[in-house]
Amino acid sequence: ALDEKWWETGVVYQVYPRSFADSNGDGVGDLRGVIERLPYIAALGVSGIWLTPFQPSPGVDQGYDVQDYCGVDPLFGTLEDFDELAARCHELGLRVLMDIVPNHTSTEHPLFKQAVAEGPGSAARRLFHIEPGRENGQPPNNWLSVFGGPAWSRIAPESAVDTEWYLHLFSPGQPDWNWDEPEIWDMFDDVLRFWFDRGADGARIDVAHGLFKAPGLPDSPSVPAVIDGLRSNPLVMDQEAVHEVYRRWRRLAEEYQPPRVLVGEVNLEPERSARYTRPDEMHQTFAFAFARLGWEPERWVDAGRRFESMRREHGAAPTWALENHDLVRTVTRFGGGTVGARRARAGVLATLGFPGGAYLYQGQELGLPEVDVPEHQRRDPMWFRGGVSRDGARVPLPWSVGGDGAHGFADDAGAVPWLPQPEWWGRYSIDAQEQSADSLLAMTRQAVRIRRELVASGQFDPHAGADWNLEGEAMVCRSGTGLAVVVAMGEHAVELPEGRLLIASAEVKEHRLPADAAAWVLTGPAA
Ligand code: TEU
Repeated sequence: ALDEKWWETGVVYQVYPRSFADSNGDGVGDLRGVIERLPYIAALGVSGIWLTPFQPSPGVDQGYDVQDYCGVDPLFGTLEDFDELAARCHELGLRVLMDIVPNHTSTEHPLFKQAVAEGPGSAARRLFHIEPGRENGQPPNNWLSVFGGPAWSRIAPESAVDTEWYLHLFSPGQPDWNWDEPEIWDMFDDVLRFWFDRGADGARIDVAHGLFKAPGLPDSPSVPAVIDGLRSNPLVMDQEAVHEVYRRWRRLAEEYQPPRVLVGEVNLEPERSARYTRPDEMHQTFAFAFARLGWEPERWVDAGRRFESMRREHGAAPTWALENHDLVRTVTRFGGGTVGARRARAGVLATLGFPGGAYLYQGQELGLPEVDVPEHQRRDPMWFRGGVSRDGARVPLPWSVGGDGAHGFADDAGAVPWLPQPEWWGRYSIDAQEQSADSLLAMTRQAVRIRRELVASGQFDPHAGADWNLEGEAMVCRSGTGLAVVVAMGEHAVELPEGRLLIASAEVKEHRLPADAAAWVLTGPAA
C-alpha cells in the first residue's frame, strides 16, 4: 500500500539543493552533495524527495527564474549528476519530484532575449505579456507584483522607440509566459517529458494557479496587489482556463509507468485549491491554509474542518506541510525559544499524523529556527522590493557541531556558505542530534516509521475522513481509522483520549500530555 500511492501514504522531504550539502567547497550546495548524503534522507524513512529548481538560471530568485528548463546549472552540477541522483534514489526506494516553473521564466531565456531583440509586433513578443504603456510613461495596468512594486517593467528602458512593457508577477527578472499561445503548451509538454523520461517520478508545480490572466489585462478595481496571503487577485490568478493545462499534464503523466505524480503549489483558500486536486488534474496540492498558521488552536480546527469539506465534496485528500523555503520556520513562528521549539516538535507530529499527504522541509526535522540574516547578506528578491526576507529559512544545514566546512555543510573545511550560518548553528546539527535519543531528529524518524506501520495495518489512511474539535485546551483530530492526533495548545497538560499511546512529542505522565506538545493515540477497537 505504501508503494502504490507513495506520495500520500508516505512522507516527502523537500530538498533545497543550494543549502543541503556542498561537495565542491564553493559555498553553494549541489547535486553531488545530495547524492553523497542520500543515506541520511533514506534513514528518515521518507518515500521521496522534492528538489527545488537546479536548472540553469541567473539566480535572481534562487533558481525560480529558469533560463533553460532542460538542463542543470553548473553551480549544481551536470545532467549526468541528475541521472546518478535519480538512480541512487531509486535504489534506496526514494522517488524524485522536480520543481517545474510554468508561470514565468528568466529574462535570460533565449525566447525572451529574442522578444527583446525582434521588437514590437514580433512573433516572439506574443509569447509573453508585452504591451504598450499608457500615457505619461505609465505601465499598461495597475497590477502590483508579489514581491512589491509594479508588475510591469520596460522591455528596453533606454530606448525612446521601443516603449513596451512586460508583465512579471514576481521579480523583473521573471517575465510571465503568455499561455494563450499554443507554443507554450507544447514547450511545457516537452519539459515534463524530458524529466519524466530521465527518471523523475513527478513534479511540484510552482504557482500552479497562475499561468492565465484575465483577457484584456484590465485594471484591478480594489486590490491592486497580485497576492495577499491566500487571497489571490482573481484577475491575475486562479483563472478557469488553467485547469485545461493540468488535465493535459495529467494525461501526459499517465502515459508513464508508473504514472508520474503532480503536486501543485496552489496558494489559495481550501475551497479553491480543492478544484485542482482531482483524479483528472493534480494528485495533490499543499494545504496552505494550514501551512501559514501560527500556534492558534481555533484556526487549526477551522482549517482542519475546511479541508474536511474539501475531502467530502471533491474527494481530495489534503497535503499537510508547515514549512517550506518561503515560510518562516515554525520554531520562530510558534513563539521562538524553548516554547517555539516544543511547538515545532508538536507541529512535525501533527503534520505526519493528520490524514492526508505530508511534506517536511529540510531542517524541520532538526528544529532549525529562522535565522536573522544580516541585511547586507540577504539575497531574496522579495526583500529587495520592500517585502520580508525569506532567507532566514534557507540557511545551509548544519551537519556537524564544529564550524569547519560551514558546520559540515561543505566537504571543504574553508568553504564560505552562500548565506551565513549563525555561530550557534552547530547545536542543531545532525551529528549533535544523532547522539541524543530525544532529539527531534530521533522523534521524526520514529514517527515516520510508525506512520508506515499504520499504513500497512490500515490504521492510517490519507483519505479517511476526520473530526476536528477543540476538547478543552486540546486540538483533536480523530480520523475514521481510529487514530487520534492530539495537540495541547493551551497552558495546561491535557488528558489524552482513552486508547493506546503510540508516540508523543514530550513526556506523557499518567496519560496526560503536557502543554505545547502532540501525541498519537489509537482509540476504539483498533487499539
Ligand atoms: O512561490 C509562490 C508564492 O506564492 C510565494 O511567492 C509566496 O507568496 C511568497 O513566498 C510569500 O510567502 C513560489 C516559490 O515557492 C517561491 O520561492 C518563488 O519565489 C515564487 O514561486 C516565484 O517563482
